[in-house]
Order: sequence, then C-alpha cells, then structure tokens
Amino acid sequence: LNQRPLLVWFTGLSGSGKSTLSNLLEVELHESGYKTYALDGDNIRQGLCNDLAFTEEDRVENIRRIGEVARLFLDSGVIVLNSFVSPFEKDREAVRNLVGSDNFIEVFVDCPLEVCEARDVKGLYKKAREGKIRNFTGITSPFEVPQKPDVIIKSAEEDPKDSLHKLLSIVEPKISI
Ligand code: GGZ
Repeated sequence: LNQRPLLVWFTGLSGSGKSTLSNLLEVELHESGYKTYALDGDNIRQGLCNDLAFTEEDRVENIRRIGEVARLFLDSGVIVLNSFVSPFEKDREAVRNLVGSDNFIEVFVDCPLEVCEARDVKGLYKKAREGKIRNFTGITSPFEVPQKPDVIIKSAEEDPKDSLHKLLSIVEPKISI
C-alpha cells in the first residue's frame, strides 16, 4: 500500500491515555495495510535517552532526540506514532518545524490531573506526592497546555472508540495517496 509519511504526536500527562490511543490507532492502521512505528518512553528512555532524567533541560534534550529519530523514520516513509509527555510548547513546536508542519499532527490527550492521579496505574503520582520522585509533571513540574493542537481527545469523557474514529478522520486523509 502506498502511504504518505506522517508524525502523530501525542502529548499529555502521565496516565492520560497517550499510549492506549496510540496502540488503538496503530492496530487500525496496520489492519488497513499501513506501515507504522511507535515511539514512547519505554523504547526511548531505556536506550537512546538512558542518560536523561526529568529536569527541564533533560526533557528538552529528550524531545529533541526523539524529533530527530522521528524525522529519520519519516524519511523512510513510515507513519510514526509518538507518545511523550512533552510538556513544553516550544519543544513540540520545534519538532513540528523540524519535520515540517504538513507531516505533523499534534494530539492533545486532555485528561484532568485528578483523573490521572486517581488512576495512578504505576503508582508514580503517589511517589511524587511523597517527594520520592522529583520534577513530576503536574505535581512538581509544569505541563504547558497545547495552544493550537490539531486534535483534542478528552480521554476521561470520550469512549476510546469515538476518540479513535476522530483520530482516523484526521490521519487517514493525510496518509492515503
Ligand atoms: C513525568 C515521569 C517522571 C517524571 C518517570 N515526570 O506514565 P508513564 O510514566 O509511563 O509516562 C511517564 C514517562 C514520561 O517520560 P517522557 O519521556 O514521555 O517525558 S518527557 O516527554 O517529559 O521527556 C511516566 C514516567 O516516564 N516518569 N518520572 N518526573 N513522568
């Protein structure tokens, strides 16, 4: 299947549902025959970025490297799905400029902090409240709300199926030839 490359960038708090949505989208795209690759903290921070922590400086560098990796994948023609907290607007914009605005879709996974913290799937919010993790996004480190995202997903309110269809309606026209 012919496809146009695209970087779909999920941004949002820890536990907001970025990876869940990215996975749903990836399965759907695969079933339609598209080639994709998904990057997230699990496959990036263990290897390429294992020298980086969560200070502002390190997050800036983390996103910069991820942007460069995504650009290489785009060069190869793949559809890239990136899920990173990416809390700073300036860094998300830098990636948009790096890969070109036409090849970039910013998805803001908008979930209230209270909901993410109540779920606390990995117990990280609790640790952050106890002071056992420093610079935790939403608690002791800022999250800059995207000013003009291409898509907003209210993951605490929407049915994931509806969110997926909303995403597909924006993504499909950009990747199909
Ligand atoms: C935020 C942290 C932190 C701190 C560890 N702040 O829910 P998760 O676990 O799987 O996703 C979070 C992930 C964030 O890494 P990113 O590379 O996406 O961050 S950034 O884009 O800001 O560079 C969370 C876990 O790592 N985690 N410590 N202090 N999230």
